[in-house]
Amino acid sequence: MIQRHRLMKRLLSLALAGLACAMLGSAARAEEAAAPAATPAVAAPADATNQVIVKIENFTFNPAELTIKPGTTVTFENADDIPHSVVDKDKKFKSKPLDTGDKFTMTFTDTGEFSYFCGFHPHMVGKVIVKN
Ligand SMILES: [Cu+2]
Repeated sequence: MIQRHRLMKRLLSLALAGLACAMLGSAARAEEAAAPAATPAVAAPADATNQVIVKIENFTFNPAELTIKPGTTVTFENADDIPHSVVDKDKKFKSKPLDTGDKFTMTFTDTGEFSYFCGFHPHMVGKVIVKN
């Protein structure tokens, strides 16, 4: 009876030691996983200066008129629950149909005025003015 009790105690302490190891191990893994995520978060604001978002919502481009410097990247994002698209009047660029949440990215390198509309709803219009 005594020996059996001792065996139980030993098994229990082994189990506890194993549990402690597992907990330490997962804590270390969590720290490892968190570390790489910190790097892009720091780098993001540097790029943000020449990035502009045009939101497509309620059948309008917002902002409808946008003035930017050459080299600026404009991201058109559809926030409506029906498809829209972005088509340049002079056929310089054209997006595929954008479903809800889809994005179309265009970098404007040349100066000038770029009038665009939605391929599905041509009354939806916008303009990007690129100048130094
Ligand atoms: Cu549309």
